[in-house]
Amino acid sequence: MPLKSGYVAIVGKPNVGKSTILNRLVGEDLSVVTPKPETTRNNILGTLTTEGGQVNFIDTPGVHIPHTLLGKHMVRQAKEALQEADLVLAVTVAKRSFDANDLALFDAVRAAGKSSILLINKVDLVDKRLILPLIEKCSQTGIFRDYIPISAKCGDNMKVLSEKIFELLPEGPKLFPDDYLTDKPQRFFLSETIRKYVLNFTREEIPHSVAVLIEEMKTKPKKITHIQATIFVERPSQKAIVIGKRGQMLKSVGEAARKDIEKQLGMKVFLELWVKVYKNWRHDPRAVKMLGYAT
Ligand SMILES: Nc1nc2c(ncn2[C@@H]2O[C@H](COP(=O)(O)OP(=O)(O)OP(=O)(O)O)[C@@H](O)[C@H]2O)c(=O)[nH]1
Ligand SMILES: [Mg+2]
Repeated sequence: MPLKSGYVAIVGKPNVGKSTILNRLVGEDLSVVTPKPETTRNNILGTLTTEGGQVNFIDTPGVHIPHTLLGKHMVRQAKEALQEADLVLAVTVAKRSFDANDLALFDAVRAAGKSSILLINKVDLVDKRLILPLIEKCSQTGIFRDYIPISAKCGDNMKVLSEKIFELLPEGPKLFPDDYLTDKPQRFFLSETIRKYVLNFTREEIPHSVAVLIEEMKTKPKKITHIQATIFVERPSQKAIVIGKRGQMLKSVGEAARKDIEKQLGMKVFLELWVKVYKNWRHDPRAVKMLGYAT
């Protein structure tokens, strides 16, 4: 059998489960998953190598109407992934009928003109009888090669999806070595881990206004890694929330992030977190660039 290989973009609106799907397909917790919309801000490559070939999945930020430079970067990332892809996984969630968001997604996928599969995610949350009419409605559009109801959270139909992906991928040589996993450096995953816990512990506007920068990382061989990171927020009131009463919020975030990072690095970690206000950083080209959100 000839090898299959290519890029597979995972696109859709915020919060539909794109990052959960990437992590399931690759078998690693690469991309941060939270209940909050607009969690993913950068395209994240996750490479899966098997006997049959190599799939280079690209998790993308949720497509939304951007109001900030950060938002524009996010939407641009998703568009770029759509352009680069050999195969597109368009993600929506199971519900009674498609809405305006779904129709916008269908239009974007149609315009990209790529081989595409529609994934109807979160089927664990609905009555299974809703799904067939949805698929029938969608098949009339003629945009997709296939329609697969899945639950990325529970694992339903994920094997069927993997097989379909290999079936539709073009033939070609592997693009990366067999043990290649992602294009992002370690510091990216460390800052994402810290951001994940800020998102998990805070509410309302805070998650959207937070960015994390790893300022310094020093490892004493086989002993301990010292990481110093800054959590940026946009307003003094947000800083007060992230620090919390008597520093309790920052302490909780720090403890949870440190434990997670210790698992990732396989060694003890000393995590030093600072919270700084960078006024309206999401609208500031210099800040957006410094925080890794400029393309
Ligand atoms: N019940 C259920 N929840 C799911 C499923 N897949 C994902 N979720 C949940 O949906 C929420 C969003 O998941 P993500 O994977 O972060 O979604 P996303 O599309 O990457 O979101 P953005 O990065 O914000 O665009 C999380 O709370 C997930 O646990 C599923 O199959 N079933
Ligand atoms: Mg995501």
